[in-house]
Amino acid sequence: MYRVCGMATSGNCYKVQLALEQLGTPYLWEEVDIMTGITRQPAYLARNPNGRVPLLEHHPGHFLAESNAILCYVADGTPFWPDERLLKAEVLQWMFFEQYSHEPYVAVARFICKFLPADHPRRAELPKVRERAHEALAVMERHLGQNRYFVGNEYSIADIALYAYTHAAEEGGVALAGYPATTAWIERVEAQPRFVPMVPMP
Ligand SMILES: N[C@@H](CCC(=O)N[C@@H](CS)C(=O)NCC(=O)O)C(=O)O
Repeated sequence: MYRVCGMATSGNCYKVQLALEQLGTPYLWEEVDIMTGITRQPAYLARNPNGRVPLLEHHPGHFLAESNAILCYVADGTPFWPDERLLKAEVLQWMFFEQYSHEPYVAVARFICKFLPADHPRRAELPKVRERAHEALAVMERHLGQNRYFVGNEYSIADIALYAYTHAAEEGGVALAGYPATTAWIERVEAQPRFVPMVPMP
């Protein structure tokens, strides 16, 4: 059975949880608190040299890192990652967008606001990070104004990857009020069979 090393309040980890729940794939969850520095200890680095969660133990002693790579692995052969060549690449297109243009801003704004102390020097980054977060949301809004889901009008791992931090954007002070198509898409994602919400921040 799969074992996921993850922190439940991390959007990157929640992507894996949501996909496995919706696919009905059994798994074990090992909660890892990144704030303790455990992911940078030698024992963890032996499993993931990049020292981050999520991490999937797909076969005993064999690990796969990077949330979106894990989504591709667990969704392979299911309707969540279509077989057709172009659709498959379009799913990847949005997942790369998520990692390069979206997560570094939408997730980082939330991380600074929710995980770091109120007087942390990284708070100074917030205005720029939020500006870039809004640029990413504007890209999504344009696409979702014309499409029900990101690819082929079917729910896929591209939606899971982008939902994880988008729905929690306001926790980073990134308001969703100006994005009606994105807000409607969030509601469609939440209406999917076997949807589970992300564990709320304490
Ligand atoms: N690109 C990676 C990012 C993973 C990542 O940044 N994970 C954070 C939690 S959301 C982490 O493990 N941070 C611990 C650290 O940097 O020490 C992915 O999508 O899995």
